[in-house]
Amino acid sequence: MELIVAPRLYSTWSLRPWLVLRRCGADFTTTEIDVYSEAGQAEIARLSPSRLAPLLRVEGETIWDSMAICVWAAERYPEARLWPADAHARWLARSAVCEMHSGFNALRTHCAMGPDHSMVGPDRSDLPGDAGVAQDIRRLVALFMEMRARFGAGGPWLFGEWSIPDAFFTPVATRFRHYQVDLSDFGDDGAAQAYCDALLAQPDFLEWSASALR
Ligand SMILES: N[C@@H](CCC(=O)N[C@@H](CS)C(=O)NCC(=O)O)C(=O)O
Repeated sequence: MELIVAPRLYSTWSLRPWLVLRRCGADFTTTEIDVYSEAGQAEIARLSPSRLAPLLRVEGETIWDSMAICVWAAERYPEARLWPADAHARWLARSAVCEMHSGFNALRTHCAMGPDHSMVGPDRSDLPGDAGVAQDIRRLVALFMEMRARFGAGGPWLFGEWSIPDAFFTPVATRFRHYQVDLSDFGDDGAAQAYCDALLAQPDFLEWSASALR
């Protein structure tokens, strides 16, 4: 099984399924293609029906799109419990993942994940003063606080135990750190920041960051 990813430094879409496959204990290799170079674009066009990464090559098929790969993994590895066990939590976890997949456009447009997503300190940037970005951050803080309060008792993750939403929101935590966002300015009572700290401390994420910088 091979996961083809875009450059690790920038590709939030690639990080998500990679984290999920690691959580499953799946046996897979990772191939990085520089989709921003001419040669990389030709290569990804040959491999991916959408001409985008990530994609998973498995059992003779190519699964394209980060969300489709995560859904496949949940189906293929039920023992990894990639969705919350509680039905209500599961409905909301899927809503949160879909919201991230299709929304938060201002944050995604104005605040890239890289290039320093494994670092803190002088390389960080100031948050762009865009109204849409502020609105997106307020919404994320509210979402994190609500889900942690309702479902977080069993662990540090959004729904207590680790689940697919945690993969989807890891790039958000890197953006908040990179752009030095003080979440208390956006309504956080501390729960959203604590959740982001947990995301940034995930050993798998630290491994991804280290490999991105090599
Ligand atoms: N909705 C897709 C988005 C994938 C995507 O935008 N991938 C970027 C890299 S992060 C890409 O391949 N860009 C190449 C290009 O635009 O030519 C997913 O979730 O997999």
